[in-house]
Amino acid sequence: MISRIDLRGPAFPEGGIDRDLLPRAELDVEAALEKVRPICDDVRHRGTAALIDFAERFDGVRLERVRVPAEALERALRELDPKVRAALEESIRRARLVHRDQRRTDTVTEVVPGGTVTERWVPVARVGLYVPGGLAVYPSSVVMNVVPAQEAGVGGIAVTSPPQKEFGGLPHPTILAACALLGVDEVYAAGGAQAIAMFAYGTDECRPVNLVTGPGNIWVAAAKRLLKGRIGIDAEAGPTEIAVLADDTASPREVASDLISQAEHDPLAAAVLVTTSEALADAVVAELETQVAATKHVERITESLAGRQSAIVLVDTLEQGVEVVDAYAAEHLEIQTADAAAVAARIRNAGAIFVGRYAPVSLGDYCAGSNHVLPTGGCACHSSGLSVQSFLRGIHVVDYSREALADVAHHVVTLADAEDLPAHGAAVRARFDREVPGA
Ligand code: HSO
Ligand code: ZN
Repeated sequence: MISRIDLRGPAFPEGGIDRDLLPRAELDVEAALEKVRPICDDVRHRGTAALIDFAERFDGVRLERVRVPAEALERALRELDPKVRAALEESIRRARLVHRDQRRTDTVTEVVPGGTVTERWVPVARVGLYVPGGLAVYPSSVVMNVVPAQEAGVGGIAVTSPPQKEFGGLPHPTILAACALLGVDEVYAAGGAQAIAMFAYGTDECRPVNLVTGPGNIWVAAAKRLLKGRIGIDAEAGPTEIAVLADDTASPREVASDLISQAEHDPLAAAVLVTTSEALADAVVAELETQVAATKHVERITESLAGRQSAIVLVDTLEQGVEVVDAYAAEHLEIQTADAAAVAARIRNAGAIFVGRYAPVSLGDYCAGSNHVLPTGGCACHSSGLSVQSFLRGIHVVDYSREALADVAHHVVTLADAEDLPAHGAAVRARFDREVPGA
């Protein structure tokens, strides 16, 4: 059911691993661009009327309005299962602890006496948070988007999630309840590319936002790519990925259950085991066979594990294993080895690292306190997951006295001349009656 890649012995690529060594799901965002362009244009020109038409076409439900009324949010919270409420509250509490610690304080650097550069951290004014609602509904993603935005001090937070036919065109009630729990009262029933266009262009119901974050399907990713620039985006999220680096001390049962847990998201989800132990690989395969049959979403999981994006990779040493997982740069990486913390400390590329058997990815999905909106598709080699930082901008505030400028003026003039931009130098000279000192 899951393919094997044997990199033992001479098969191990010495001198650097090609990032394509481990295949990933093909996601042709470029091709999707042409499909989402007319959708975004329509929302731009017709606003709410276009959103209502798209909801009818794609979600099979005719809406009267796109903005979710306050009563619907209140009702969803009132009717929320108390156990789910308690779990969401704990998830929020832990996420707040971690994200609160990410807040930044301004730094003031005295470059020279009388010359300072302050880095002032300013939250984005208004953000649009996308919460998917396709194969599964994700109230946990409401938490993971809203908490860092709130801790960053963002003033305007709007959430959107696809309308659900069975709930009369509202987003899923648990999503609405999560918004209400977090104190978010601006919620829309819009999904796909049209939701991103609503955020980017604005409608009579929704003012345009500055930044859009949150995972979504290929249409959401394509709309983000199309509208980037007009709006800021976090990342174009692709199908979820789990990589596990394990040796012969790992439990086959636990490793298999973790691979299955993320395969459960999507037929295109990737589950990768990198191991030094052939015995573990065999035992994990046996476990997968029995465990998958007993899960609810058998088809999705089977497709994910059998897909070319999933594999078991055999290596001779843990050092090689570290090289492989670093080249892959997984969204989630579990370390299931002896002295897992020491191995984890050597990893350079991963969206999030889960250390040892008591830190499964599912914990991070809901209740670790960490964020679960993470870079996919190898983007972990250059990007981080969602955090308070995602919602801040660092503005340099430059403050120099006359003396401090006079002191460095000749260097500015010299560099301006070297770039053949004499007007730059002149702008500094204009501050002084006499020639620039030292020039
Ligand atoms: N593993 C997903 C997040 C999630 N899992 C939400 C369950 N619910 C991407 O990190
Ligand atoms: Zn998950």
